[in-house]
Amino acid sequence: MRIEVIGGGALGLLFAAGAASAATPTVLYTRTGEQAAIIAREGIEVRSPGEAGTGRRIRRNLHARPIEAFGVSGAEGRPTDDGDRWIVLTVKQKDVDDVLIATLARGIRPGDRLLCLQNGIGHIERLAAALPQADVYAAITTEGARRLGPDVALHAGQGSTSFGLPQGGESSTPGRIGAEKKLTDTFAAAGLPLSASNDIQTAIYRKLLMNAVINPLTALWHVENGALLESADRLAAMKALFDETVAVYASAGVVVPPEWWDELLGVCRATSRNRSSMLEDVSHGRETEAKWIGGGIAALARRCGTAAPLNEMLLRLIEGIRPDKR
Ligand code: KPL
Repeated sequence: MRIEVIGGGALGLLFAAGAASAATPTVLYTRTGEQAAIIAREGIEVRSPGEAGTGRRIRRNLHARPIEAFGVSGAEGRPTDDGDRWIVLTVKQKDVDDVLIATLARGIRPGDRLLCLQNGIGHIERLAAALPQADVYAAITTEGARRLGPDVALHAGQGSTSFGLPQGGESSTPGRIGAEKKLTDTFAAAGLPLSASNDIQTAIYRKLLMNAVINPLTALWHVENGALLESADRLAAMKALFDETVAVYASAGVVVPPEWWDELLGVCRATSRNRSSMLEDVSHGRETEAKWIGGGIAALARRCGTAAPLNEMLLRLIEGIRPDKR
């Protein structure tokens, strides 16, 4: 088996270093040739958190190439004996664009398996349609990572990742179970637990609901996740957004267990000192994932003949504070 990771952000560095540490042939594709050259020379350093730099630092050597080289076999690109190839797509949802999909389509081989680590909804369907010869897996991860440099990632929070085919296990391709096991064994050896799921859709909708409530409110109010629990007004706004999203899910046939509200509050408590990814994006003037989170819920509502006015409004407010808004 070989693993090819696409994306040189925090998760890309973490997963590529993890695969390489398990002695699996690994290639990392990055957006820029400069980053690929640094990693090809220096490897990737993964740091664990510790007081004033006392955390562990581990450097891993692996092949790194710019994304245009994806699918072009180099010396390290030869298939291994069993020919299995997992492509781990770690770029943000907003970067799963036509150019990236065309690059993937050029390099993909029949039987390849693509593991997609994006937030939001809509991208899996686009990828599956463009890459019919591959199995396209959705993945939900709670690993916390921050990029500290082109070749350095901080593994800030130990989490886990579940993955599965959106249509469940039915559309089995030959060797699917064995390939999934090799993938989970590889990453388990690297301290990145993965588990295969036959109901990844539920995990996707659960995560989407958490992100739809926490991310835009923390980004608009400029607060850490825990601060959402600090006043009755903030809790009321969360509940209204939660209820609207649950109603959209119901019209799409997605059943939300009542405990998801308590789980949402639990996520705020467990990540109370975190700045949500949307707050980070807004603070750095970057494009956010709002289009695929609140926008994804609004689009789902339209497809089901209903509306999601709160999600729509928050999407407009978030997009309105983007300094680079075109
Ligand atoms: O996933 C997250 C994000 O920030 O995108 C949460 C769960 C809200 C943690 O910050």
